[in-house]
Amino acid sequence: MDLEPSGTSTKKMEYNKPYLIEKKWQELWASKNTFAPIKNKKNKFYILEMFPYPSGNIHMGHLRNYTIGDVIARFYKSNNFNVLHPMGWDSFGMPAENAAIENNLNPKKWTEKNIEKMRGQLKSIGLSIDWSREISTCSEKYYLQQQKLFLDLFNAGLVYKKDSYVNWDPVDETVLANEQVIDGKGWRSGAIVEKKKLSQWFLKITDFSKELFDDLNQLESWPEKVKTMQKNWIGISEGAEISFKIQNSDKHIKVFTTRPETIFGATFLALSVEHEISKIYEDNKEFKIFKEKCLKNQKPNEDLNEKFSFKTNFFVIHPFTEKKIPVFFSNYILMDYGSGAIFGCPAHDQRDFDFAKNNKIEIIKVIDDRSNGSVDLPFCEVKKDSKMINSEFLDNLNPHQAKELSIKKLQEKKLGNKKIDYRLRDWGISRQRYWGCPIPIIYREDGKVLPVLEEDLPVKLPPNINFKNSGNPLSADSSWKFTKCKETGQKALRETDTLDTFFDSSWYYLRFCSPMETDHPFNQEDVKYWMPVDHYIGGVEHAILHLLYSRFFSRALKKCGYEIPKEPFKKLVTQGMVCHETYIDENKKWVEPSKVIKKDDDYYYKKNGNLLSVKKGRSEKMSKSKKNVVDPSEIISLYGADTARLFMISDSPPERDLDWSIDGIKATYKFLKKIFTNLYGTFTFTEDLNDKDLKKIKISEKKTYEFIQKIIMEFSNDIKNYRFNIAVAKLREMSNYAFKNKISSELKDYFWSIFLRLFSIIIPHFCDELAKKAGFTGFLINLSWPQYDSQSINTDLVKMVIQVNGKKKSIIEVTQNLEKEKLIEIIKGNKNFSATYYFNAKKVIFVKNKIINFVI
Ligand code: ANZ
Repeated sequence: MDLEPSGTSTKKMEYNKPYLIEKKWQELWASKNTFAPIKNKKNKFYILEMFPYPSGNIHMGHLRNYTIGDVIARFYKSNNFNVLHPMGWDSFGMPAENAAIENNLNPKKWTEKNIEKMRGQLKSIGLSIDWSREISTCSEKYYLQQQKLFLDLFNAGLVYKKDSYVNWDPVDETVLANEQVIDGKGWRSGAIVEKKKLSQWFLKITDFSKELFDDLNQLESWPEKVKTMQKNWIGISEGAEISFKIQNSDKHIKVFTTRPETIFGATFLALSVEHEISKIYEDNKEFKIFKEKCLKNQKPNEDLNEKFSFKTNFFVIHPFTEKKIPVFFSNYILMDYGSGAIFGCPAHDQRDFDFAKNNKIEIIKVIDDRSNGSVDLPFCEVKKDSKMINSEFLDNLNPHQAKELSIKKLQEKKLGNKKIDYRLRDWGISRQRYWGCPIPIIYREDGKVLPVLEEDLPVKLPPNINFKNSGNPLSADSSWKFTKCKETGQKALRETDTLDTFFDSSWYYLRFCSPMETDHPFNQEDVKYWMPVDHYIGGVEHAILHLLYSRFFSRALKKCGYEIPKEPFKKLVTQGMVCHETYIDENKKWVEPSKVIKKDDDYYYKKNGNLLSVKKGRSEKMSKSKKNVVDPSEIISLYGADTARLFMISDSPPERDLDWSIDGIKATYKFLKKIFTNLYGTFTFTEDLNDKDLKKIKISEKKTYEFIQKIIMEFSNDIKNYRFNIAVAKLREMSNYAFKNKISSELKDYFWSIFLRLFSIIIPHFCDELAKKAGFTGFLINLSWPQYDSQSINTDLVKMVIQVNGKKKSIIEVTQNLEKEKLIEIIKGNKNFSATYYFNAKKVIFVKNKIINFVI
């Protein structure tokens, strides 16, 4: 078989071993540095897909994510943008360490071997990546720069150390940040998280709570879903801070409340056991035991069933009634929220209600639920038409009015003020593990905590380490741990914790702008040119962790003096999962779909020569545990990367889940094969039609010419707007057209040349191979994107601007003179537009053929 891309052979070429054709093209592209950006070209486009953890094999999620990014990257490159499309490895982390512990392997070697394998697999997809920019977070070059960043943050007061009870994952034997505890379990291990007191490094993300919250509104090209998730996580609470005077003292206790209107229902105060008042009980044995018990039973962001109480012997004075109110300590009050103290209003808060019941505390109802007493206490809803009762000057007001007035009265008495609080907590970044970036800090024998001198960076990980004992291997390595202070010669200990790997990925997008930079983490000029990332693609599972941390980092580094945009990612695309059917046998064991045989409407599989019955389950996210995983490398070697790429984006819009199907792959392959054999060597590549050709064609084959123009226009719009499934349908439409209609030879050359140019961004090897055979010398990616002849398109289409509160949100192309109702229907039916556009609209302003504005 002739596999020469130059296609010198006259033999008919079959599309039997696409993998081999593809490899040749990949090598050719690489040899010409085809995907390296040129410095300082005016129009830039930075596209990034979340970089992978080098587990050893790429999976379908990678194939989908990277194909989506690649199609977009190739499209912008053909449209004359200077495209930055890099790739790297998120290569620190637990799996390498676990492999080291279990199989006595060196984590570095294990990681490097995996990277090598995965790099090869990624290259086989034919991605338009500039591999000369490859970075790996576990390389000394990368973590040297990261340690400098850590010290910048340290010097700016944005990183600090404190003793605290932290989330302890007993399986991974490390601390986890709050974001990494999901439903009380470790995000990686799934183990139930415990509380442990440790001295930990924290990043002051809370300094930016307000900004991180407010600026989400400016991220116009982020999915609403992700913004909402971040908003909920940061958690804004608007309320008041109230000072309660301690009886027989001139001291006050401050409480934070979101319900100041319920102040007349306050019948107790509860404090965190870490509240400063607890110092009074420091020597109280009973309190000490109580405190430990409480701290072990505090779960952030969760409601506790068990509420412990410790009654103090002092009281505070109600700000209005001047009644005596008892003060307790309890585990349901967290120190790092509000002021670590609350007033309890049992009638209208479930937690306070439970607490009051257990401690026989008075319950005063202050909100009338307007249901003639039929609603049980606690009544926690805030209804507009409820009325305040038993509340002196607030009586008969609705809760909203009462809130305003209570704050006003508190202000007058100088006992309270409006306050906004956020639920976001500082980010704990210490990990008691070996395979991470060492924290460049030493503890000198005189008690000083000092940054390692820049000239001594990087603090390298010791290459040979003993994993035999449990716990942090670095703290057991005395030859590494013991050091000296260079300035004074005093003895010192190294920090043995390493950084959370989310630290590594919080700035990698900056490093990609100048990955070779040796003096600084990144080159300012390059960052200025490339940042922000124009399109960022990744899984929605990173909506809070990685995406929030990165938004924080860009702000924190800005504060350290770096010139970077506040928002690192302009447009975010969250792709859906790749799902596959599941089967389960009679013993409730999963069976691989490829082993299942269908007979009539029943399913079976063969085991030891017997046919056993299986049940078809739902299509679910590919996972090893459900045995429904398909290896992309196998598919690529059998059907080719172009088939895999085409299938991956042809089925559904990127943000939706995609159902994997081998029948779908086979059909895609068959389709490509048919075109390939029909086209190979049967036409001549033509870049554009000259005027003479045009005149001839316009008379004789106007319809075909116009069809091509329309396809160019629509396809370009579909790609730009990530409507890949619709774009792919055009590929089929075009080839069907050619096979069904008779096209003159001049137009045929043009027809297929356009076909290859458009579709080369999806199936690049296939198109380059056919173009070469048709006489084109070069790579299609380097040709400028085909322009359509707008005069030949019958456009009764108009572009209408969609606005929300007068601000442009999107543009939609619709037929001219469309009525308002019809347009709203179209918007509703199109998942690319946010539901909030129309759901919450109070008023809709409509100007025919121009604007629709939803006032919300
Ligand atoms: C009085 C009150 C009356 C409250 C009522 C609620 C209902 P969100 O909305 O989640 O922000 N709170 C304040 N600080 C706390 C802390 N450190 N630990 C535990 N709980 C704390 O919750 C705000 C409410 O949570 C506050 O409003 C306070 O209880 C409690 F009918 O104050 B409230």
